[in-house]
Amino acid sequence: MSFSSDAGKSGLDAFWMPFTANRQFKAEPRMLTSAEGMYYTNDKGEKVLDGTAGLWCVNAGHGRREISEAVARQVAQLDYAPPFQMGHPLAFEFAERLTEHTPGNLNHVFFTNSGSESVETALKIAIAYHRARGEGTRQRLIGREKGYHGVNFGGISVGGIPNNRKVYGSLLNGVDHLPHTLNIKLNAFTKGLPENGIELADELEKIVALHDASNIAAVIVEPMSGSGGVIMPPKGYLRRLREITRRHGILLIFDEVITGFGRVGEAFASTRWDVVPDIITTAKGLTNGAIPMGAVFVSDEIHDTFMQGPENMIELFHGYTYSGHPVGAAAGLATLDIYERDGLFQRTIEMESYFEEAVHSLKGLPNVIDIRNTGLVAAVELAARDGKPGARGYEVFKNAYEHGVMVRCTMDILAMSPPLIIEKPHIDQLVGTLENAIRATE
Ligand code: PXG
Repeated sequence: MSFSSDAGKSGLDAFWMPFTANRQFKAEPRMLTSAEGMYYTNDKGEKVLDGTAGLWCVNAGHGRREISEAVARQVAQLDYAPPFQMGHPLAFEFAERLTEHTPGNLNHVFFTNSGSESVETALKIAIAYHRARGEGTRQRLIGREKGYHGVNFGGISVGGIPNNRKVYGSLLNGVDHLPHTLNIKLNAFTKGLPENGIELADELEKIVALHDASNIAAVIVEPMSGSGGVIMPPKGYLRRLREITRRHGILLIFDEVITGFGRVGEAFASTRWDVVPDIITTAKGLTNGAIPMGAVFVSDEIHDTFMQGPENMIELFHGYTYSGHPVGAAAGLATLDIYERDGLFQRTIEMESYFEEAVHSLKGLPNVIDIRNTGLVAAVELAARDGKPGARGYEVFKNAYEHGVMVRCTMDILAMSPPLIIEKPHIDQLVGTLENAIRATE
């Protein structure tokens, strides 16, 4: 199949594409038609190295037969079962298996269908939890500048990406934002976590002083910001957030939709960086991207608070038609088998230093103002062209794609987050092609 550039006639008009410059794309479409291992194949038959694990989700690489076969078997055996007041075994099995990987006492799982739904679920649980304990005044939510927590109303309210918020009205009431932790002046070209910035966590104390802890339900942050530009937590920052939230009885939610399932090493960033929140939100790598699914991990203490009152009462009036979907659970179990058997979370750590050296070799190229990395994620930030933010980044992205490598561009930041099965020659191809693309772009 090939696509002409005339959108109206070529059948591209009906699909309103998400987070896409629709007219620009449809004039010059980039169509992926199959995938295997580290590579996509496009409609022209060209191979494209997947430098982004799809959209940060295909952590075990593409075309895993164990997953597609588990999905095919499950959809034939039990295509759907209602999750409200009914059950099916795989959702329970998947939840139990997942809790073998969760940090601390995060032993309970609420299933959703996406990262956005995981975030809404976490925020609602946080507010309802305080109310169940007789602290119903704790309703305020605190996010962070540049944070990305999906696209639903709660998520964009606590989120800190201006374009995702500005045309959507008044959003949720009672939300504050911590400052983001990107400081190129002080931390440019740091390998791993930056030295400077722990004190940014203390800003939380100011928000608490302003509103009083008795009015604050939760703080939600990505341990490492993904969409906002691959922004690392300064050393000690997450631990300090944990100390302050604990001191004030405020729940700490880690949004691990990107960092979950091995991206920064270990199953969760929480484990890698040794800070245990009260709630973790996930999606993406949960099923290797093969079936849409999300999961929220909740501590014993929060879960048990709800398990009171008459036993015939629904404890939490929340859930989705597809919560714990049998086909999603089958995909997730097969994915977890691969992660465990192939030791992929540890593999991230084994590959980290080679990847780090490769991406930092781009320092000194024209317009490169910062390079950030941890685990198997990295970003190269370019200076914006005068009056045209994002133009340079897009051109580099396009050039790399035309030379067989897919990276992700957010404005002038080029992000890489390859499948965790990546080998050294792939890293060389990824970084080498990006280097040529940066050199070729004025
Ligand atoms: N939280 C985080 C931390 C995310 O990265 C979501 C929530 C929402 O997940 P869903 O499944 O509802 O999309 C995400 C999603 C990018 C990009 O450009 C990243 C995401 C989505 C779209 C674009 O990096 N992450």
